[in-house]
Amino acid sequence: MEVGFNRLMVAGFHKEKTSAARSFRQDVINGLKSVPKRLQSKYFYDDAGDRLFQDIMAMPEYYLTDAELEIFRDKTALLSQGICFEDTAFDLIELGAGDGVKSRHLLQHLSDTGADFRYMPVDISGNILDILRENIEEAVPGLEMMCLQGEYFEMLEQACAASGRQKVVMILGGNIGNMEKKDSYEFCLKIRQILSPGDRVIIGFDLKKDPFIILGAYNDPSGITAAFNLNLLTRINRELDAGIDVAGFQHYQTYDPLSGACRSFLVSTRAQDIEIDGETISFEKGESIYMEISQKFSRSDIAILALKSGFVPVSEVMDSEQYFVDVIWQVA
Ligand code: AVJ
Repeated sequence: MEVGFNRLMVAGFHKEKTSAARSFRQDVINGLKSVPKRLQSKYFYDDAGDRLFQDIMAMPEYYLTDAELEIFRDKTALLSQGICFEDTAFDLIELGAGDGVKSRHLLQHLSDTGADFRYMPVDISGNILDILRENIEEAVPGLEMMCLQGEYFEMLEQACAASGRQKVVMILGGNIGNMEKKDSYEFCLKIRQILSPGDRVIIGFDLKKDPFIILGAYNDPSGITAAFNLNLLTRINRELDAGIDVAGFQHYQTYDPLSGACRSFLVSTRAQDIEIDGETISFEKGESIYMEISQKFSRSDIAILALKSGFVPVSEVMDSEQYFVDVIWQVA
């Protein structure tokens, strides 16, 4: 079952390229026709979106990346202890791997301590996977890896089919926060069902904290987060031949400490109609498009999530500010 390792990228596999374009069109039109209007944040990551997200991670206000990098850089041994199965070979599958800057430290440590493992990064962006492959090949020469481009579950199933070993599924960066709470429960449940008893997960959660710190991370005065959101309208214009006046929308961010939901919106600054592929969508002045959730969790929210989705907590590692936690759970 070694097929595909260290070969070219397994790109969304043999699906025709147009099928991704068709789902994009359908999702955009359905989202903008629903009440309230919404778009899916997984579509943020075209080439310009990848670059803007890199800019976000470099902003002083965006503490998430620094906090989790500290965990991966300074507490690598703790993470590694949590996932090593006494000398058993395993596969490390990372969902939403991005540029691999954080994971690199763990991969290096595992490799240095002689763990028998392979790395299977999954990302929606083929562009970022090229960057990741370069970063990882340089940092951990000789590591067996298989890059999978596509959606989490489709690629997780492919990864599991190609694995036949014990598995560790890693979801970092607070990517799980991009789901509504009920969806993150279903997500964990589904992962647990795909995995086998004894397999593990490492999940990064952004913790509830001072609401001003959270809001500030998504409401930067430099306007990078606004540009990141607005870029999806530009993408729709380009890929769906739409004529949206991007300047007619404004970014608006909220954080609700009660629910832990941090949400972004694009608000229409005037009444306007937009044309997308033969469909007309009307906006009232002040009407919004709901763009993204970045859910924040308390430690007890996380414990309940593990319990409800059939995992047993193994360990947890936090940064020094206690802004962020990476938990390790095992399939019960
Ligand atoms: C990539 C989902 C972790 O929600 O914090 C950053 C995306 N959006 N700023 C997050 C994002 C706006 C980010 N995640």
